[in-house]
Amino acid sequence: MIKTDICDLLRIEYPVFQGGMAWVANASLATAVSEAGGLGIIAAMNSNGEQLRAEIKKAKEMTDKPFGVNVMLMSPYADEVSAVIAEEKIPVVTTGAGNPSKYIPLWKESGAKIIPVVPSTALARMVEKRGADAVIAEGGESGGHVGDLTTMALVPQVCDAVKIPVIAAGGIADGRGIAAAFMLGAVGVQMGTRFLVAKECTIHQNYKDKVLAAKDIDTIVTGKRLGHPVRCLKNNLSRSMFEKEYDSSVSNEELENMGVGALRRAAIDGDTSNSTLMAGQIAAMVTKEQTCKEIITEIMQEAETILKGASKWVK
Ligand code: TUI
Repeated sequence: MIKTDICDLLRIEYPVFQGGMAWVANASLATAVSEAGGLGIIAAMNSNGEQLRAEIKKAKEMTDKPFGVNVMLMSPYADEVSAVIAEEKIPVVTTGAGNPSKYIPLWKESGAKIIPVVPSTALARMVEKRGADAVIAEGGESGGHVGDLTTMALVPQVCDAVKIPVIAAGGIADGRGIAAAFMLGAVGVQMGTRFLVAKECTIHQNYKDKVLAAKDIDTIVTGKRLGHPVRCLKNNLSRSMFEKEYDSSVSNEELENMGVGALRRAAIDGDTSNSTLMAGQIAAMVTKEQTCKEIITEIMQEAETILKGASKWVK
């Protein structure tokens, strides 16, 4: 049985977070992960305050276990969803795509544990100083909005930079990834892509089928020129965006507009061509649909076996 400090801090059984994926991480997925002993996280990204409150209410009816909410800081609703998180006394808040410092006092007051995603040691140090309880060091292997560093390079550097616990994310989909993350100094992991195909994940089956069929080199990063790079599966839209990014006759506004509504078209409508199918570089390792319980049990068992045998190379 693997237990780390983060399990005690958050009152969870396994040190496994489910990423707060926009248009994906709803009450169904988050409560299934929490019921399985991990930390389920609802994405506030695509919701205004009242829509988020409704999703939280649904989740509270589905589980008594702790679950978190993720705030995408570029969202136009970041202020109102942050207030709802405090009002609803959500026990864990994660943030992404920006610096959450201005919300930290509000969430502290409501009793939440605050765990920002950081792409650099500088932001890790800053949020620690402002009162973050832990950080998620997310490497650019992940799906969605990505930073520059890889998980292998980022995690140990963030572990050296701060005293608070570090959760590793990006490129982790099985027990090997968990064991590796622990070796780098992390006390837990966050996974997104593996949970995309969970039975309790309500995204369109077409999206799941694309993840299940993906090969190692099937993801691409678009949006670098716009300042918010996004990793997703290669398809008509992402290939076209990638080409246009290097075409100076295409304006930023035009590029930006190509992405509008594209994640919704993937997750809800099942459009796999003119859409953004966010997924990480380990999509090819995700080959079967399982319940969240099966996923968590399997990966923790794998990690334990690896960690117990790890000394076999040391003479
Ligand atoms: O946030 C994510 N992943 C996401 S958010 C998202 S929604 C979206 N849709 C369309 C375009 C853009 C986004 C999809 N996937 N992951 C966490 C994450 N945060 N990765 C990297 C960062 C990050 C980057 C810069 C965090 C902080 C940061 O700080 C810059 C600063 O202000 O210091």
